[in-house]
Amino acid sequence: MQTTQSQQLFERAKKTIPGGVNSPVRAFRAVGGNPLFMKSAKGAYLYDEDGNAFIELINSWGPMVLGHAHEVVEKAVREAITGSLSFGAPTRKEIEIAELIVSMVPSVEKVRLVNSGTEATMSAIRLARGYTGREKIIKFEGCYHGHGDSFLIAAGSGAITMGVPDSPGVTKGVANDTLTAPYNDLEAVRTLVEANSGNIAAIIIEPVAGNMGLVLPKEGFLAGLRAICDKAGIVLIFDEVMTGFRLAKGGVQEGFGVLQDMTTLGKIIGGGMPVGAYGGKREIMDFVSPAGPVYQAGTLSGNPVAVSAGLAMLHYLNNRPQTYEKLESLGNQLVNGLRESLRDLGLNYTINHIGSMYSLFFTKQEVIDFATAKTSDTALFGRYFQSMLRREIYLAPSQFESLFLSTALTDENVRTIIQAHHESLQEVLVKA
Ligand code: KE4
Repeated sequence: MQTTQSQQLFERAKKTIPGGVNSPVRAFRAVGGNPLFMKSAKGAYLYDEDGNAFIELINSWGPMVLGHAHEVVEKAVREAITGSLSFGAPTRKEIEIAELIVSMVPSVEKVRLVNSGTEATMSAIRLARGYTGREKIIKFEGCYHGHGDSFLIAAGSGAITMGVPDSPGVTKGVANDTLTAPYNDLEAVRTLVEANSGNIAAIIIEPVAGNMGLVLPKEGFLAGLRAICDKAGIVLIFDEVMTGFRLAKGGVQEGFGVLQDMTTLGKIIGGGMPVGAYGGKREIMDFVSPAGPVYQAGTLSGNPVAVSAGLAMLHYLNNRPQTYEKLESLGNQLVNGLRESLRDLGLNYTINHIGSMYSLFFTKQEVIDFATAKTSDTALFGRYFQSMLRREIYLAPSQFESLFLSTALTDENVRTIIQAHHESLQEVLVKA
């Protein structure tokens, strides 16, 4: 596979951009080799600067759930840009998307738009602290809630990939206010709550975790957190930046039957444009400025072009619930094929899967939290990643990321991925 253009662009990029990328996990540090520079995308395919075409399972880390360059979203953006790109004043469309989110997400009565998932989670934590008058938060090891200081403690995603789950630059003061527990460990949460009685503002969790690779909540785990929060007056925040509008119209809460106090959203909500949001109970959200004392602001929050893309995406998903059946079916078809291939080769690596998200862990252990995810052989993952890339299948360049399917995948694409997977396993394992 020819990658000359990408190699030249990467050398050039490193001269003016730290690490040559605008987000660390894109740099291929965890899998070796140089990142590929993408030129365009359509449907299930990415096209790089050297003219290679890849069937891809990142979908911009979640947003492109309908595949790339979907006509409904692109049309909305084309129409929006003719009326100026930004006003910095309230617009009708911001009301429309807020009403749509409230109608789609059961736990959200009011919502504030921001420009990224990080802004959403940072704001949600500040609001929970302002609303409760308490200072500490609990997060879970391996969960990633964006790069806000409070969250870069035992953080997942690129932080694990780059080996800095506790980043330099986060002060001791901030770190002391962030308590961590292992995912799926209710007893550890109870111990933290008892030891910090009356001083925990919020528990924030990825209700289905995608940033240590995909890890699912055990039976009763989310309900247990709900009970702990109810008893201790703690705000329960589901960070659905990744899962929101992907696993179900109403997010994880719809499927697991646990209602959180606040929800953070991103990715799909912008249809590929920069939009984040945090929302929840009216009594909490009315603490946000200018309705209340908790300050949060943003020049481009509610941007008319980004909101137009998000509105088109959410209306499409809201009006076509069969989209989720298709995502579910594609996910089952692909993962069943991957598992069958592992069995045929006598390999018992772990695959965690839900709906249109999955992760193949190069470990034989059940992966239920950060510690078990880290038993994976990341070097082997890197060889598998490169082998799949040579077969023109583009995966997330880290063991500690979930993969995402889009409705643009065809049955033929799924068969091609399974075949490439089988050949790659043979290449990196059976012959090793
Ligand atoms: P952004 O600030 O990247 O829009 O969202 C942060 C965020 C918050 N919460 C969850 C559950 C998330 O998954 C994310 C961002 N996800 C990563 C992918 N694991 C973004 C990819 C990247 O960092 O380049």
